[in-house]
Amino acid sequence: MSRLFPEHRIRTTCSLDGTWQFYFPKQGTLLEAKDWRQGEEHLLEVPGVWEVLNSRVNYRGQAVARRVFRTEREGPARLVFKGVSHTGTVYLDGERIGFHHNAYTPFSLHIPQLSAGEHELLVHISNQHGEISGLHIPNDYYNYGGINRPVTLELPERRVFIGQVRAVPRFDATRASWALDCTVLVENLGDPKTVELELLLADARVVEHALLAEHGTTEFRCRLEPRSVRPWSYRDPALYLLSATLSQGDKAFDDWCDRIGFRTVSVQGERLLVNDEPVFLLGFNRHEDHALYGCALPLSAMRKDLALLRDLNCNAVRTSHYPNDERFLDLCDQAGLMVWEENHARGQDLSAMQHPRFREQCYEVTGEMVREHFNHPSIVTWGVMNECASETEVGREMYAEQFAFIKSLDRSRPTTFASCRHQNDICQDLPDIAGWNLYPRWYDNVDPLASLEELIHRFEPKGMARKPLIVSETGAGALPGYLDPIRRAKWSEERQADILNEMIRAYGRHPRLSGLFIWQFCDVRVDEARAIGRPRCMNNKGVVDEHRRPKLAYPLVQELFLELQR
Ligand code: ADA
Repeated sequence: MSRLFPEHRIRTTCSLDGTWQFYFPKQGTLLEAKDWRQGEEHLLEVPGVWEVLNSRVNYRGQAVARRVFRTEREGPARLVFKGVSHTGTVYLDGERIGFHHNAYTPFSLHIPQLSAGEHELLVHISNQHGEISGLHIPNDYYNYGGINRPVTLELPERRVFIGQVRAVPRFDATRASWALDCTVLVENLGDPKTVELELLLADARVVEHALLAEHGTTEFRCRLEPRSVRPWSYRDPALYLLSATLSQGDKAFDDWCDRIGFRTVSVQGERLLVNDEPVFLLGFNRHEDHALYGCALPLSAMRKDLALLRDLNCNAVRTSHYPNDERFLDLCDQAGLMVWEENHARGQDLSAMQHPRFREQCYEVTGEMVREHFNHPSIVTWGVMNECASETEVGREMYAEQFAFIKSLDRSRPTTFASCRHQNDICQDLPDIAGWNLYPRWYDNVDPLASLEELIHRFEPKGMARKPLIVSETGAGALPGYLDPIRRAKWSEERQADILNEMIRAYGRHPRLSGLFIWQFCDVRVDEARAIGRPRCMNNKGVVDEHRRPKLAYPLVQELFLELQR
């Protein structure tokens, strides 16, 4: 299942997760989809990555994934891939039906008519760097290869089905009641027709009679006004099921469900407000990475991460540096963890931002993130382009474009980005929330408060004044098991604990701040090109290692975060 609850009760869905055949080139790194028979065969799990195979631990190249499935009845179909890492071309029964770039966002493909019987699905996958990708570059995390998130085949009953419902909760203070503004997208693959659309949430119901344009998407807007719902908050994360159903005559033929939380997010001067109350985001940056599974964590491992974040007394998590598996977002919705979700671009300097595909791919990933994750109450801010060239005019233009694009899709959440261009940033006026990555005592032996004061002094006059400010990263590395009783050695667990102690005390209650995210939750594999300064070829700044074994800093962070939450 690609979510933690059934998304459809009427529409037939079949999971295509499980064991797939993977074919790798016998020599070199190239293999055309049509030549899969000439490849070396391995069996691999989906979701999964090929780095789990002993022979492919360091493989950067192409592969063809193959799966044969059966359908019992003829009709329209939709294939939903939640993530292919990182570029995939999809073929059904020998015909190319789609292409997608970026490991961390979903895509779906409409098949107007799928016959009953057996079908062959081939996905030609590449995790190569270079011309193909402006986003997946050798980086301080690892670009794995495979089908890293769930795959589902949906079989709508008719050539008309619900594409999505996007819902924005609104609070009416005069009536002290909540409403839900819904935008429903209905896809029609055939002639114009009239359908009935019903939306339900708790005791609220609306019904619309809708004329669908031929061969296209029709958008409906309506408002649901439930009589009494509990707001969603990190202390009480109440969730409600929203369902949409399409009927003709008396026959319901398609449906769609999602979970909704009633909360508002706003910015008022220097404060970030959730349900009109100031919040301080306290948590970790988390990469989707695990020693056993690469970036394709099974649900059980995600649950464990979530449980550890709760145990560490976090109220927030930053999905550094890409949109997360929706099951993890579902867990955050359930647990009341507030999420800074960000698009996928990390550390691109000016020349990397000028990669011929960067701009277009950045638009794609931002659009997919906002559209697909729109309804998650846990997401309280959209971030873009961590540590990109915000000191340049080209960078400024792209940050401005990205924020404008997000606002065109979602005005209900503030925007942000994490900068490291300390002296020279020229973008602090652009986001709603300012974010800074600060590593005092680790990269530079400077005082944490002095670093922050300097930023405030420098950037308040340059657009950062009167907006919330978050320390989006701070941290220190520790090699698991490397101990130094006199607590001085860099890379020792003691030194990491001491640095984190100082950072949390400096930033955790700072009156100018609205949040603090420790870098980082777990140790992660990095690209070999980044291995200098990264012992074990890992970014070792986790408070748990890549197997989730705690380091010495763990109980300390736990205790300090608990004090701050009181
Ligand atoms: C940056 C970056 C992270 C990570 C971190 C570090 O701020 O955003 O991805 O690389 O530094 O460990 O140095």
